Amino acid sequence: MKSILVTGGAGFIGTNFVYFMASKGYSLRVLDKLTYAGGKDNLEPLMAAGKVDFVVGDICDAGIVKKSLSGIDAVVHFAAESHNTRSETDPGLFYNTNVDGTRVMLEESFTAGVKKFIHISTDEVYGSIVDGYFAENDKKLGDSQATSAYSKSKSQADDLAIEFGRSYPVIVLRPTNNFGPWQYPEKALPRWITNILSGSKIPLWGEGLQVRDWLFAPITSQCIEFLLQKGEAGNAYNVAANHNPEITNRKAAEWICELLGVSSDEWIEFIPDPRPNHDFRYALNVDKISQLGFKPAVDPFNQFRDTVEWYKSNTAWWKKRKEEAESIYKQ
Ligand code: NAD
Ligand code: TDX
Repeated sequence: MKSILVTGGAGFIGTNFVYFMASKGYSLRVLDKLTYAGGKDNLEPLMAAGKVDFVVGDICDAGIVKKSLSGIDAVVHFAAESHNTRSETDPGLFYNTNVDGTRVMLEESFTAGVKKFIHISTDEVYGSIVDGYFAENDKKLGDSQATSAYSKSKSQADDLAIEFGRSYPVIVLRPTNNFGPWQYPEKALPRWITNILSGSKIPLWGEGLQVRDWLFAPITSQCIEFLLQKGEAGNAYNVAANHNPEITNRKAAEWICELLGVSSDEWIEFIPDPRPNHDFRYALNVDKISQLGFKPAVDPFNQFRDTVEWYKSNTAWWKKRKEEAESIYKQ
């Protein structure tokens, strides 16, 4: 399992994963369409060192996918349209990339004889849960538990991957909200950090009482490598940090203020919730992956600190993305 094709490797989690796997000596090829969310600049140092082969292309294009699969042992499939807010205005793009693109990736991978395929799904396929935790078998066939075009399209893609997993070596991973370096500043944590760094307040939606289970992206990378080695084909696995106490959006915003040395009373502003059917709480049962031997290092405040430090040290990276990211909230 040495030669890996990473779809969406120029996006947020993909970039973290490519750096992690390059440090372990894997042979890596990235297939990425370079949408607004993809940055070839992320991977420039690895490409210059000859550690990554980069193919610009669309996962919906069977011809380019077929070529990209030449000499590949395993596929890690991140490529997707990933933002709930954008899916409110352009749902068709989400179904096209996330469902049809996943179908093309699965079909071409097994025609090419790939030995393992890790499909990156999401906690959002289960929907929101007030109390308790969703286990892997709680996902029903179809997209009725999901609430946005993003999560519905990811739910349909997850079903396809599970279906292929009855005949081929597919593993489905359902991670909770990731955060860390290289996250596009449309998403909550990088938006809030870069707002403060540019003199704007944190816009907290509603009362900020929603709960997200923040998982540090470098930990997700470790988890995927673990599954490439030890994951059982045909299975879905949850991965989460399971914070105790849980972290409300308000707490996350207060931590960011604290880490940036500003007063949360002055720098957080509560605004009417703009998101239709805003999921209140995501929470996953991780017994299955724990029993297999994967236990994430959970240290959220320090992982938030590392993330804040990364944005402070990489101003040029986020400044060129900030205006486009903010434009989606002005419509
Ligand atoms: P991202 O939006 O940062 O990156 C997506 C990448 O996919 C970009 O590089 C983009 O250019 C590429 N891409 C988009 N459409 C493509 C296409 N048609 N062909 C080829 N490449 C294409 O996303 P992310 O946050 O890194 O998420 C990666 C995966 O993890 C997604 O499948 C997402 O659903 C899942 N996920 C994300 C989170 C999270 O909190 N970010 C949590 C759970 C699961
Ligand atoms: O400015 C904001 N203010 C705010 O209160 C933004 C951008 C968000 N929020 C809230 C909404 C959510 O409760 O913060 C929470 C996190 O929002 P997002 O970053 O948009 O993420 P979310 O919708 O939870 O989805 C994320 O996790 C699951 C990823 O974007 C998905 O790709 C992943 O599947």
